[in-house]
Amino acid sequence: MIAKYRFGHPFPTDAVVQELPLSAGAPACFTVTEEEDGTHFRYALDKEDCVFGLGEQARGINKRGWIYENYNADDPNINEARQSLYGSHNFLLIAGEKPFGVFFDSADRVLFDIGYTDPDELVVVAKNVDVYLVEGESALAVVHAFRTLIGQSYIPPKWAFGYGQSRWGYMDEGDIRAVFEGFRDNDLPLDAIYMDIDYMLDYKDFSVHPARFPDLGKLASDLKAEGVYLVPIIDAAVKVQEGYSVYEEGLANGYFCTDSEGIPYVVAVWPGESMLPDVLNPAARLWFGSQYKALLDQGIEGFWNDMNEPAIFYSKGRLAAAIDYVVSVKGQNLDTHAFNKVSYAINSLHNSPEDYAALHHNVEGKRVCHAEVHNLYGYNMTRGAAEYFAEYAPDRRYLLFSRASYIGAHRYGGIWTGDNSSWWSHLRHNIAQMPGMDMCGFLFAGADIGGHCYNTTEDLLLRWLAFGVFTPLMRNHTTNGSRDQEPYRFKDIAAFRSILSARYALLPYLYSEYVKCALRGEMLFKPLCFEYPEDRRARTVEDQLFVGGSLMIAPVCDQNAAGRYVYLPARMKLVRMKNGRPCSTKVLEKGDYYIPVALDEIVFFVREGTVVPLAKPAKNASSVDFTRLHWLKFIAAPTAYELALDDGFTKSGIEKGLTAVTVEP
Ligand code: MIG
Repeated sequence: MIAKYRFGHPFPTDAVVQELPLSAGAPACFTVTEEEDGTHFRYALDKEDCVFGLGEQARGINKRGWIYENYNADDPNINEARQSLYGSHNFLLIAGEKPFGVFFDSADRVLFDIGYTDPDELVVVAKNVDVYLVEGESALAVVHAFRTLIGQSYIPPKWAFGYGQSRWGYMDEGDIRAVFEGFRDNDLPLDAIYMDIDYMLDYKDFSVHPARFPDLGKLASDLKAEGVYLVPIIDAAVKVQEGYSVYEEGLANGYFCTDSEGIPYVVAVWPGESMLPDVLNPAARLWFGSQYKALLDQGIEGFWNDMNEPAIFYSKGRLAAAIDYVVSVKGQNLDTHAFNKVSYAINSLHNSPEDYAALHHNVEGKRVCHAEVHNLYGYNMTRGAAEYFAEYAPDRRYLLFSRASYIGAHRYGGIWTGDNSSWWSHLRHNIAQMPGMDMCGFLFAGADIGGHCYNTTEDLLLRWLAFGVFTPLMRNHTTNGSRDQEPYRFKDIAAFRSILSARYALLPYLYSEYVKCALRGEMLFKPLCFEYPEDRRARTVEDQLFVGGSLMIAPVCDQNAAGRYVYLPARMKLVRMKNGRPCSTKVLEKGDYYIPVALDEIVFFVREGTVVPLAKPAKNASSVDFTRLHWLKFIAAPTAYELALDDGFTKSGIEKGLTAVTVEP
């Protein structure tokens, strides 16, 4: 049962795919008041209630005890103080006596005070919002109903489930080929190499630097012959430069965001002065999407969309004013206060709310202020690309994921969680983010494994990869100038080989579970209490997850730890894997255990009554043989398992590929 209520005049977000009648009044469980900053929705929390959701947001799985503000933010300083990250996913699941979900569908900012001001009260503040109240018999049933409301999650090609290597700083074809050789020569599996902004000429979208990449098409096809795909980045902003066709076409057609008078608004990002494609205008959105053709035509089949909050280093107008101010105090003896004003004049240019307020979209001939629809920008950039791919090759699946997002974008692509850091706490945060993103439809998701900012360590990377083995997007990425982070740069390459092999051995399971969860609106990563709602202890576990129907994982997230304590909410079979092969199993009763885990081991737990298909490890996803399987079993009777045996790249093959097999005990 889903009821829909409307407050104010919401801008259409296309987050929801079901038409529902509007209910009168307000949802009964909330006290609703109109206040100056918006509509306030108050809910009295029981001491026992857990609050889940909010997608990729900060802090733990249970969101209770903090205040969040969903307003897409380009800011790499991710820490516990943060209230906004790159994506805005306004769905909450209140798991009390009777669980229910609530979705605040607004393109504008939404505040969630989840027991921060008053530990026993949830307060949501929104303007111009459709509120969907979602009922169900259990937490999983509520999520399922919500996911039916928002439509089917994106399914990438199978190769996108392989391991991807990335870094900001691969400068040219030589660097890319060296990465491929590093993996090949060290017998490490690989499916994708990512290209960051340096492949472009002057950071111009859809251009390729002619000296650094003299023949991108050949590079792409050489690598594809080895089973490795190139995945270039696309940034939101388009460089202002005469003679650059993307700029000229966009300008001629009125496809860029403007000021309130309709004059194109000049911002600056990597390419210097730039304009932002008006992706809320359907014609402009599809036009920008059609620009991907330049790279598709060269054999590129995957993209990551960046800087689409949108990130703005400065706007032309505000920079000029700031410089005027700085010049005006030239020669003066500045006290602290006066100096701070100088410093602020420059430092406040970045992602300024004033620019978001000045920017406008053209939606069906009406000028719409960006600040009020801010959270839809990255979503629609990604949607434009996906809509164009469907024209370019209607039945083909492409890899596509975005940094900024809003619910609805999950139908068009995946997300990565942006610029985390090489910290153990961010591995822990990555674990907590997965179920939140799943609830909101973003099944194809992952973090920068090893950490983006700062320098990683061998053990952090190994432990993070051991968790990343289970995340649909498994990409190692780091920032410009950080320590080398490719597995073959470290001492114990055999340990990396062992961990990466597990991904490929588990691929029949991980891919089959993904496809089923996407088609059926289910969660891939589940907090323990979603499966064991009566188990009060399970509600407090923040660092273990169920992955699909058969497995529980308990990643090690502390430096120098030789293992960890694990809570088993039921009898399970512990499995140790090395080099992609199970090397020991042991049945454990419900309870607490200290489980040693070596750096080169994958440890997981198989639920009673289930099976896990394992393949022979391979050098890439396309070479994994899904038909010759070894079954891990914890069953007493014949058990059915549905494998996804599709071709891995067509859309039409997905459902037909689902094949039930019966596994004997
Ligand atoms: O201003 O393209 O989150 O993954 O390496 C930074 C360079 C721009 C931010 C992305 C990151 C990427 C980086 N980008």
